[in-house]
Amino acid sequence: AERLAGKTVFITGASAGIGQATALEYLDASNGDLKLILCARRLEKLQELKTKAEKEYPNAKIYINKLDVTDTDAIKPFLEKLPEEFKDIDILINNAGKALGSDKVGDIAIDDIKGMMDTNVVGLINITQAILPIFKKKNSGDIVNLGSVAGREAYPTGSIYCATKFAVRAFTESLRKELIDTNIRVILIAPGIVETEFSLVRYKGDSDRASSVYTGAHPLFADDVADLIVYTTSRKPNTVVADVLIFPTTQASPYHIHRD
Ligand code: 8X3
Repeated sequence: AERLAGKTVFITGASAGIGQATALEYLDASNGDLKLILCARRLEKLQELKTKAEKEYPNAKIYINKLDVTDTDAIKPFLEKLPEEFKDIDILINNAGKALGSDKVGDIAIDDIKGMMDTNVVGLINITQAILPIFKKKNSGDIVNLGSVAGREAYPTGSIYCATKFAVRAFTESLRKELIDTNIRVILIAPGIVETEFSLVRYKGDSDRASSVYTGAHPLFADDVADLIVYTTSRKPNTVVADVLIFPTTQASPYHIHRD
C-alpha cells in the first residue's frame, strides 16, 4: 500500500461494477493518499461515487468527467482539461467494456458488433495510446487491461464478445513486448463470472435472465477483482504480475460453474 502513496490512477468505466469497486479499493488501500481520475459515460453516477468516496476519505483527490472511450476526438481534450495536479498519471485501468446480446453468428445486430468492438477494443486502444506518452516520458507506469476468461476460451452465443477479449489479450501481449526496454508494466486481468450490471447490459435489461446467470453460482463480486487489480499494481517495481485469470472457487471455465 505504501507503494501506492501519492500515485495518480486513471480508471475508465468507473461509474459501476469493477471500475467503481476499483476506485474504492485504491482509496481503501492507500487510506485516501492518492489521486483518482474517474471517467464514464454517466456523469451523475460518477458524481455519486465521488461524493460517497470523499465522505470516507476526505484527504483523497478525485477528478471526475464524462468520457465515452469510443469517442476518439474527446480523449485529447479530456486529458488537456485535467487539473495540473492530475496530469502525471501513474496507473491506467482500462476497465470500460461490455457484452451486448447473445445471438448466434448470422443473427448478430451490427450495432451490437460495433458496440462491443468500439468499446472493448478500439476504446481500450485509444485510451492506451493517449496515455502511453506520459508513461514513456518518465519510463514508468502501469497499464492494466481488463480481459476475461472469454479471451481464453470462446463460447457459443458470445462470438463477438469473446473476439473482443481475445483482441484485448493480443493487444496486451504485443504491448508488453514492445515495452520490454522500459519500466512500464503491462498487466492483464481476466475475470470469470462477476456479479455486476454486466449481464443486465448483455441481456438488454431482461433482469430475470441477467440474475439467472448468477443464481446459485456464488460469482465473484466487483471488489474481488478490484482487490486483485490493486494487488498487481502494488508489487515490487522489478516484478510484473503479467497475466491473471481469476475465478470464483465455483468456476473452472466458461462451462464449468458449480451451482447449488
Ligand atoms: C466475463 C463474462 O460471460 O464470459 O467477461 O463469464 S463471461
